[in-house]
Amino acid sequence: MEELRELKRRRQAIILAHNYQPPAIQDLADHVGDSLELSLLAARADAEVIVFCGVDFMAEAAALLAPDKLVLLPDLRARCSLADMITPEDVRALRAMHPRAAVLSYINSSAAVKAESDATVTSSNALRVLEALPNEEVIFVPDGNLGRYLAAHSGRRIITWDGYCRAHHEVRVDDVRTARRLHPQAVLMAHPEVRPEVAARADLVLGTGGMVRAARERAEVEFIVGTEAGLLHRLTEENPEKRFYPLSPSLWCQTMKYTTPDRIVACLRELEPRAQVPPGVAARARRAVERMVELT
Ligand code: CIZ
Repeated sequence: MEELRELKRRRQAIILAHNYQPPAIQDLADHVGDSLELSLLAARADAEVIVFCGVDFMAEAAALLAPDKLVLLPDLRARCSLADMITPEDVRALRAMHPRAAVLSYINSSAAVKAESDATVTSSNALRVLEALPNEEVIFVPDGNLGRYLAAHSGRRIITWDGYCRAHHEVRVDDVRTARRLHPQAVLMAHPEVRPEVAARADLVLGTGGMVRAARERAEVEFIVGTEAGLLHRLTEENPEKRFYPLSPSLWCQTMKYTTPDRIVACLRELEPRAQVPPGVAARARRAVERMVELT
């Protein structure tokens, strides 16, 4: 910790940790949040170096919004398998098939896929961005479950892609039944990346930022948490008088757990690995992210 503090000071660095990071990383970070909150913080921060503790697409998004800063991703194995389920060529092919449709890409996508999109969305603003678009037909990539959730709640014709987050997609209706039986008083919050039949049985369908607010603001004291296990640490720390239970043991993302304090120290010492987006891609991807910010 001493070395970390000294390196942070010398490099004028801040450490940002996603809500799904391990407890030790959340505890040493300057800020904990969802990918958009952290990218906006990166853009505004009075710092030269941003250590982004999360997965690759998150560090890329921060690099897009903070082009004047050096963004480091402590471990290059931290890749999002959902983001890897679609390529820019796939998006171009979808656009050719549906020329009147707008293309919305989930924040869980590569910068190259964002560059092919009209706007990006996060789990917390997807419906608002969708409703602000004039198009009747919208291509939504890459998360099929979130796409189906948007189709059910927006009245738009949504063309979905069959990508999925392994952790959220593994949750089954049986997990809901078991959790309800064990914790009958608890509010069940599910992430929109879960299967539609699971989302339909939740009390609230929210991204991690929404879950943090719901836990803080609602009067209930027990919550079943239907998203990646890392969020339970933040919820418990911020609401010590309340109780939080995981919806399913499958809600675990291994690549989110590659960050360690040692890796953070090493990346601050070496200023590597860096999140870099090729300039030809960066301008178009940044436009898609900025469009989301404008629309919401
Ligand atoms: O936008 C994010 O950070 C992700 C991937 C999930 C969420 O709900 O916060």
